[in-house]
Amino acid sequence: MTSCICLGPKRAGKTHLLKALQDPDSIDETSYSMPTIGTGIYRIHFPTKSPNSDKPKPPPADGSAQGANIPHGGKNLPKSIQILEIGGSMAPLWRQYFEDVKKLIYVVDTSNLCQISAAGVLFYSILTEPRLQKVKILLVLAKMDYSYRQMRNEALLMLQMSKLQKQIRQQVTIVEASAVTKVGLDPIYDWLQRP
Ligand SMILES: Nc1nc2c(ncn2[C@@H]2O[C@H](COP(=O)(O)OP(=O)(O)O)[C@@H](O)[C@H]2O)c(=O)[nH]1
Ligand SMILES: [Mg+2]
Repeated sequence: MTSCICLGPKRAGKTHLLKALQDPDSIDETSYSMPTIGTGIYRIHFPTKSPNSDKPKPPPADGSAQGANIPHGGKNLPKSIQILEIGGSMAPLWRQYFEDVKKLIYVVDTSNLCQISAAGVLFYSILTEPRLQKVKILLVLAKMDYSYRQMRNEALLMLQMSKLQKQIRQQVTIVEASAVTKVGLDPIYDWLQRP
C-alpha cells in the first residue's frame, strides 16, 4: 500500500527528486525526465549512515528490504518507503488518491516564476481537502541549484505561506532541495523515515 504521495505542478521536478532520492548518482545537470503520464511508483531505500563516513551510502536496491522494519536504536524505523508520484497534468484527478494517505510531498519549482503563484493555489486546495487533515506535509522548494531561482523567503511569499499556515491544521515541513546538487536530500530522508 502506498501511503506517501508526491504532487505538484507539471515539470516542478517531482520525478527528478524521487529518482535522486532513489539513487543520488542517477541524476546530474544533463538528466532529463519525460513528463509523467498518469502515475509513477518509487521505492526509496533510506541510506544507512556508517560511523566512519558522513556520506550516506544507498543500500542495495535488490528489493530485499521492502517494507521491512528493523530495530534501530530501540526504535523501529522503516528501511524504505514507497512513494506514488501523481503527474501534474492529473491535478483534476488527484482527489482519487487521497484515501489512506499518511504523508504528502508537494514539489514547487522555485525557478518558474510563472508557475509559483498557481502552485500556491493548488497547494491550498490540497491542504483544505477534508481527507488530508491529518496528513504530514513536506513542501519541497525544488531546483535550488538554479542561479535565477526564487530564494526561500521570496518563494514562500509567492506561495502565500504565512497566510496559508494560519488557515490550515497540518504541520508543514519546508525543505529547499536540488536533485542535481543533492542539497536537501538528507532532511527529506529524515522526514520520510520519521513515523
Ligand atoms: N537544474 C535542475 N533541473 C531540474 C531539477 N529537477 C528537475 N529539473 C528539470 O526539470 C525537468 C522536469 O522535471 P521532472 O522531474 O520531470 O518534473 P515533474 O513533472 O514534476 O515530474 C527535468 O527534465 C529537468 O530538466 C533540479 O533539481 N535542478
Ligand atoms: Mg514526473
